[in-house]
Amino acid sequence: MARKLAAGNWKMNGLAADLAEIDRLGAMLPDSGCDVLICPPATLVARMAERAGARILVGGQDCHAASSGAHTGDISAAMLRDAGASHVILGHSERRADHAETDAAVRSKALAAQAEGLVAIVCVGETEAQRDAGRAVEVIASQLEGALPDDPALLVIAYEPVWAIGTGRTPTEAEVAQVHSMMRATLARRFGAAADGVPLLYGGSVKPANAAQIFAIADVDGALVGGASLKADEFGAIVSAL
Ligand code: G2H
Repeated sequence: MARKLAAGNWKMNGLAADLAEIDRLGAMLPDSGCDVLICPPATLVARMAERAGARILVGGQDCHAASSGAHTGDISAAMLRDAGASHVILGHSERRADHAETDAAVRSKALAAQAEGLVAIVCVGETEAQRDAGRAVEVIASQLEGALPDDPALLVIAYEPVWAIGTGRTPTEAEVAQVHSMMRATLARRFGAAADGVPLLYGGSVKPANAAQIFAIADVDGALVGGASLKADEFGAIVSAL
């Protein structure tokens, strides 16, 4: 696993015809430099993994904490791995809001993912009200405390301020640097030297126009990109900036 990672989160977007974007993205990527990951909806994971080639990794957007059983509509980490996924996004703020996912639930899912050999991308981030109240760092530290799984070798953290997601707004460079520095220190206390290898992503309205500025911030190792990951030319430009 490279420390630098450009990850695309297609959210609930994408039909079979959109897999052509992967062909276009593959054709424009440099051979090395960073890991490139696309997390399509579950319906496309297997087809994307078959089509993506070695340069593009494929991931899921959620998994259940159990390995199998009576959980209608859910998918397990083993199913994602079987479909060709290497990563899974967990605890995205949209999952936390839409499905009442707690930090404890996110940790259970991350443990299940890592037990199947998947890289768990654990998402954290404060709401606008929490930032306005001066509680951003405290909230994110608490989320990490509750959600971190046990294996730093199969771990990515994504800092996504809820108020920056899909809004076109981004935190200042100083605000991102403060959070990422705290996250690195928290990981070091938990995992020791192994924390150095954990990629720390920023997510929330990352675009080609602001990617280089964000990637220049200390302790930012890449991005989790939503809207701008849907089109190969935009996501390719973000990868090039990393
Ligand atoms: C944050 C991000 C991707 P967007 O959710 O996870 O989405 O880049 O559209 O703000």
